[in-house]
Amino acid sequence: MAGSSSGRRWWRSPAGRVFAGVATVAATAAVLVTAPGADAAAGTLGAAAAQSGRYFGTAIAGGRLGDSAYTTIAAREFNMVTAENEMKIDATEPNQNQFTFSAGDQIYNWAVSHGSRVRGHTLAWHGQQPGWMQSMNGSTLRNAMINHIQKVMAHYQGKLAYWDVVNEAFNEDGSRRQSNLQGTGNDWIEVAFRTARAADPSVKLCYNDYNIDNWSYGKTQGVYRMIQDFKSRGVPIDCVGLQAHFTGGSSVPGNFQTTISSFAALGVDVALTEVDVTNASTSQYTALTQACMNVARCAGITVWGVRDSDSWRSSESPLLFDGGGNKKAAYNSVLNALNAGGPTTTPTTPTGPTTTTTTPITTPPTTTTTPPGGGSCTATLSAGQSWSDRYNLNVSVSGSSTWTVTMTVPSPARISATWNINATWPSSQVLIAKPNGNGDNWGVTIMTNGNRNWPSVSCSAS
Ligand code: 9MR
Repeated sequence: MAGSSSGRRWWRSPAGRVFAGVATVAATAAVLVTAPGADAAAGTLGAAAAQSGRYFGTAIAGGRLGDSAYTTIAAREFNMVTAENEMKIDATEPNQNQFTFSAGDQIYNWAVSHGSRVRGHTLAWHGQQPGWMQSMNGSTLRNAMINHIQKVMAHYQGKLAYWDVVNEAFNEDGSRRQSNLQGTGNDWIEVAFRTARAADPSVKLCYNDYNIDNWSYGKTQGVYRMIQDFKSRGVPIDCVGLQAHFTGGSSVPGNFQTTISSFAALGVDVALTEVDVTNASTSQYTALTQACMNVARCAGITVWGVRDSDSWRSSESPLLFDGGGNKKAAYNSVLNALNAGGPTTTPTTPTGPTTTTTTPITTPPTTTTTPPGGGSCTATLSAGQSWSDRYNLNVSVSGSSTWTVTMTVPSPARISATWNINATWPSSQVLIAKPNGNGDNWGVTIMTNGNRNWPSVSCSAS
């Protein structure tokens, strides 16, 4: 066990203890690490991608969640979900400053209940703006954009792995696309990202676009220069999404991996966010998957729909399952490429606790005072599901019903999602959780980034 620091002790070993703050903290069970063996070929896309710490996702359409053939495939194969339309501006703010999250929440809830993480899509875009926003300009629009980002991100605070903060803001030649948002001033994109970071420091912030796959293309270079500029000036940006729609006449360029590695070299994660390929060419699906696998910071791949019949371009049959839900040849191409791994991936070596610990022993800090009203609370942790790159912790709070739990994960781990709490974020490593009116059992997903040591937790009551 590590020593105390500032009155706070950290989980460092199976026998370690956590105690901090003003009330009792109990921790039971440790994170069970299940790293697949190097030779084990996984049988689903999500599991195959997870072997190298990546994810494999799909767009989900809320209207199809009642179709059991659809949900069966989606739940089995994918571990990242993007709402195809339900978190867009017209869906979440149909009237100015009136927010509706029912459709987005339905997809979020479906995803997390099936062990999937969620990508938010999208906060600032010239497309799918509600009518009231389409007719706005100038400072009124700028303020409306900021308000939209703040309110939507507050709703999903602590729940999402990524947000596409800005979508499709460039022309094919690498200049900025003219739009009402661009008309508010060239700094609108960085304002969107700064607003987003302040609204939820727990989520990775992405720029997302199409036709930025070919390294020598003007649009690719324009986006690259923007991210390079943001990085040099400290504008917060964590990731770039290459939509990778290889449909409608485009195909995987020969320099695709160069594009991915060049973006990654700027210090951002790269993801393929909306993949589809005309007639699901096996060679192109193999090539794009291998390109991602070959770049350490290519975090994952999302296909833009489950079955061909679910695709926005269904006439091109561009997905991995046919309309009857059968795996296509391209499915096997992708699965094999994921299972083959890439030269830059390294096997996960579990470093964290692998056994069970029980009762906390430590005495409360001598500075502890009983809060007014005399309440106290106990937060009990138990291990949830574990993957090669992340794990879930379940938290159960007893005692006072007006608890506040503070959880600190050891850097570079970060909390990437929570459920069933009101969360605030002093930083991406620190979570302050309060009841959301729906009971005292809640949870977190923690991205290890190589560190599987336990978080520290404290519970205080008022
Ligand atoms: O797949 C989406 C389709 O259902 C919508 O009608 C369309 C409207 O803009 O948006 C589609 O998704 C787009 C995504 O949000 C951004 N990149 C391009 C995608 C395909 O058009």
